[in-house]
Amino acid sequence: MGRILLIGGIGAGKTTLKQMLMNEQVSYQKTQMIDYTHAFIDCPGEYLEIPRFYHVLIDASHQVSEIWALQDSTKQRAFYPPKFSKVFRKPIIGIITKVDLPKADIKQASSFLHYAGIEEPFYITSVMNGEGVAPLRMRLEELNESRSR
Ligand SMILES: Nc1nc2c(ncn2[C@@H]2O[C@H](COP(=O)(O)OP(=O)(O)OP(=O)(O)O)[C@@H](O)[C@H]2O)c(=O)[nH]1
Ligand SMILES: [Mg+2]
Repeated sequence: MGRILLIGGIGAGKTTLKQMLMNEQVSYQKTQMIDYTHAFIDCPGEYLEIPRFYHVLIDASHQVSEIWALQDSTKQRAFYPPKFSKVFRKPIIGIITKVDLPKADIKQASSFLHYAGIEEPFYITSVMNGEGVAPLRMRLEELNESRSR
């Protein structure tokens, strides 16, 4: 199954990234509940920020082939508990978002992803100027190809 689970705190940029990769119109809409499409499972950031919801993320991970963990580069805190990546039995990649903003701190965002047990390379992205989106698009296409085979 070539689906991807998007995880990250509230406002990390999960839905926006998904809209861009699916060539949908990019428009802000808070994710209120788990959202399934053929390529992605998109969750509200609350599922990461509130530990009693972790099980929803873990259950959803059983339905995907990989997990994309987003970290907002403008946030001074991460919501990932230490070694969170280890609770998943699927490959997990780290994506640093909003690097177009002046407040962006890529080093700190990287350290939050390391803390979560996620290994480099991290994808450094901005949906505003499109930076770093092409490699993710390629990754998505490769997963789609493996799904249709
Ligand atoms: N400047 C900038 N803003 C971004 C970027 N990515 C997302 N945003 C903005 O961040 C806000 C939140 O983005 P969402 O994609 O809704 O975040 P989310 O992770 O889906 O949030 P929840 O659904 O609440 O969990 C929106 O206003 C986006 O326009 C980026 O790369 N650069
Ligand atoms: Mg969302």
